[in-house]
Amino acid sequence: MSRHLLTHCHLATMQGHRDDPLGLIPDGALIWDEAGAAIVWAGAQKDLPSELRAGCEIHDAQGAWVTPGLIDCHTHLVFGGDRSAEFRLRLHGASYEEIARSGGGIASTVAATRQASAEALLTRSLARLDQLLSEGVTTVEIKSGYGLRSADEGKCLQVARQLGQLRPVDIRTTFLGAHALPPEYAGRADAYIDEVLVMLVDLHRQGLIDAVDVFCEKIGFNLEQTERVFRAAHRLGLPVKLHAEQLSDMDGAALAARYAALSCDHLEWLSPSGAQRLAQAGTVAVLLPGAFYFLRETRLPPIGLLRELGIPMALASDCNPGSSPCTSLLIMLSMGCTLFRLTPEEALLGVTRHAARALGLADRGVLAAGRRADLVLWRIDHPVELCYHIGHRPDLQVIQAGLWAGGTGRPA
Ligand code: DI6
Ligand code: FE
Repeated sequence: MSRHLLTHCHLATMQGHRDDPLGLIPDGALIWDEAGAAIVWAGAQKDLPSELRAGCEIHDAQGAWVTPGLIDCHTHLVFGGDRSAEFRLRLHGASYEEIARSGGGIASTVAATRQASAEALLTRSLARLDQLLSEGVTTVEIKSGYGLRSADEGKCLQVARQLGQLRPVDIRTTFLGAHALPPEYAGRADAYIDEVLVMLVDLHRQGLIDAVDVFCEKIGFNLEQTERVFRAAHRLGLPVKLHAEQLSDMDGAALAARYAALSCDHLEWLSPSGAQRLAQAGTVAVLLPGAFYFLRETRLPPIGLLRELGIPMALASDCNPGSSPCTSLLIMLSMGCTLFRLTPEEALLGVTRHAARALGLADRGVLAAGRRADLVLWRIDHPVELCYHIGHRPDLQVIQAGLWAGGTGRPA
């Protein structure tokens, strides 16, 4: 049967208003169409039109809370090696920037990634992806940026695409060729950007790129170099994103806003004027508390200002070997609240509705008729519990693109 009806559930539609940001519907019901992979109806069970019920396969959710499938909108999931040795150095006092400048950091992951076969990368990345999926994630963005030359950037993006074929998840790929300067281009950043532009056109032609990102930072690329990449992306009709103001204020947010960026990510050093520009451009602020925690940063992103300006805030894992070796979006909910003082409602919108927007995906992130049937049934008493626990995953069932995609505990 193609139509499914969930009864005896509570809905967090993520389409609320000021007094009810999550758009909660207790005693709800939801119909989705398997063949169309779309939600047909969502609302209070008492309002369910009887003609819609006819012909549905019925699933009693036994009081579960239903949310949209979670979206991790910023990861660097595909990489070789690990950086535990660097972690030790940092605990002995070396800073992330010092390590990067002395040839470690991202460059060491680049060496390991170049060396790894596609098969080895796939195996390691699949293990990380499975951790994310076990927590109800149904869409994951994956950036390149550890290959830094055409064959290896392509290898990583292809692995990312393969992950999406092997598991019930929608993978969105972002080209981050301008992540760091590869050793063969030492002292020649502008020449490397020339190379990035060639890779961009080539990998786009291979259908491997959904969006384009740059690490705009003193240890990354400057504004001019960033703009060259953005211009090329726009020529190809690709949306842009930016690693902006993570370690210093480079005024990257203003540049990103000029290019109608989908998102600016990190933002610990975002200035008031940069925030204004993001608000005007409708750019999403992606907050990455895992990196803030792991690098033991002390400067918080200007959450109060983002809130005041009505800038949508997303939350993501930033899963990467150097600054956020974490594969749990639920822990990001906890860190978003405890470290960044987000409200639980803001945090939950940050991994659903606003994360979808950070990827330019208008078809998901909320429970509403016509949206993708990416759903999670949680065995919890209230959605706030998802932010409250630390390292506890409640029992859950996942429906991805209209199909049951596994879970733990009692199936509905
Ligand atoms: N900012 C980050 O936090 C990651 N990349 C970036 O541009 C860190 C990447 C790494 O250290 O491997
Ligand atoms: Fe990142």
